[in-house]
This record gives sequence, structure tokens and C-alpha cells, in this order.
Amino acid sequence: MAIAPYRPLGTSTPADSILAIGSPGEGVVVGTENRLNAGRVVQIRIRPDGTWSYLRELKQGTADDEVSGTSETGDRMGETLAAVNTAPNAVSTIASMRLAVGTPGEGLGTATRAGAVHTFSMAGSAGLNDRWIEAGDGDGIPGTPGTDQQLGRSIHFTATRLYVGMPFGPNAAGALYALPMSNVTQGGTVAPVTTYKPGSGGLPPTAWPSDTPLDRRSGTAARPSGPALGAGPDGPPHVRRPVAEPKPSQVCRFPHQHQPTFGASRRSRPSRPVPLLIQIAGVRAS
Ligand SMILES: [Ca+2]
Repeated sequence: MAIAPYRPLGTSTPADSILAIGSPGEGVVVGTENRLNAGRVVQIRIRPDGTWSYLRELKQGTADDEVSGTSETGDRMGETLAAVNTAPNAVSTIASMRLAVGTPGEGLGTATRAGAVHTFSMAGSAGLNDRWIEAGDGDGIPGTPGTDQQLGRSIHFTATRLYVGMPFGPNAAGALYALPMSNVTQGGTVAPVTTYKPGSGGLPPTAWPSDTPLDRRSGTAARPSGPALGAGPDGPPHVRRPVAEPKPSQVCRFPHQHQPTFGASRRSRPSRPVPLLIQIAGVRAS
């Protein structure tokens, strides 16, 4: 699911919300065939009093309807969603209410599960605002669609960019692409894309040892504890980092704990307890 605040015309605050609900396991009937796990997305509007109303359904359907693509078995459209209101204090518009829909099971050519991303507006019809993004199609994701790349498995919106993670190739340790909003808006121009990948831009050379086998289907087996760059479930992905050490103020101490007296020999006499008031004052000041 993904939700964004919504301010209708004639109101002074973004008190409403629009919620997108993905159901990637949904079968979609095309002709007489029920295509399992084709997936779809439903959008609803929620009002401050808790009531809600249906807005629209997004599904690939057939090749000649208003949404790009065709519902096929295993597309899993809606497996990931990202939503943003880029101007929450203004009356919401088609341009400000953005929604991205991941379809990581999308097959492209001979590449199964290559993946794709749709972008829509949460405040307008699907057909007028749908932009299809796949590797190498000119929107800023480089390369060509590859088997099990699963583009769309990790997406995140900010007010200015759509972040698209590609944890399963073609870069062995994953990569993250920040696409400017114009790149993901129907009719928008293609602006330069920022690429984050191990070994460039100050990132360490690898997100995990390069000789570690990776299960490209599940993305979990045979992998050490750190995720691939681009593998975060909902937000901008991350690289492995060392476990943070606690700050002194975060270390729990009990009143009965003793500390050695200054200048005293630890072997010749026992330590004396630190007065409780001093301990409390130290915690409050830290
Ligand atoms: Ca499809």
C-alpha cells in the first residue's frame, strides 16, 4: 500500500488522503483466460470522518486499453507502490499527486521477470498519466531488460525524484537510479539520472563480497547479512554499515554498580558506589 495527503479544490488543508492498494496476486481475465498473479491496484479516497470512496482500478488488461502493457501470468503488478504529494499545502493537482507501481514479474521479449514500473497520477485517469519505464527504453534506466532483474521490486518517491533500485543486475552488487520527476511524468522530458552503485560516488567498492553467490530468484539465499544496493523494501536502499556502538548515555547502569575511587589501588581496597543523585544528573545531562 501507499498513501499520500490530498487537498481537494475549495479546501484549505490536505485533510483527505488517497490510498493505493496493490494486489499482485490478483488474477486478471483476458478474453477467456484467467491470468494468475497478473496483479492490479485499486485507489480509494479517505476523508477525515473515516468514510471512503472508490476512485479507480489500475491494471494492464489488454493491449488496447488505457493502461500500458497487457496483463500476463506472473506480472505481479502492484507488488510495490510509491506515492507522494509534491505540494501538500496547495490544492492537489494531477501533477502533484504521483504514484509509481512496480511490476517486477513483467516479461520483456525473451527476458522473464525483467520487470517494469508504471507511473500514474493519483488525481487523474490512468490513461492520460501512465508512463511505462523499463531498462533501456529512454527514461533513464540504462542497459537492456534481463532475465530476473525484477525492475520495480524496490521503488521510492520523494518530492523531486523516483528512486528505482535494481538489486539483481545487471550490476553484480546492485544499483540505484534517481529519476527526476519529468522522466516519470507522461510527456515529460528526460533529464540526467543520478546513479548510485558500489565503487562510485563515495560508496564502497562492493556491497558484499563479490564471490558470494546470490540467489537471483528470491534475493535471499546464500547472501550475507547485508542487502544488495537497491534491495530496500520500500525506501531508498542502503549499503551494509557497521553496527553502531552505544553512546555512553545509552549504556544502562544500575545504582549498585561501583566505580573505582580516583587514585586508589584497585587491588588494595574496594571501590565505593557513585551516589545515585550524581548518576541521575549524568543521565539527564547527556
Ligand atoms: Ca504484462
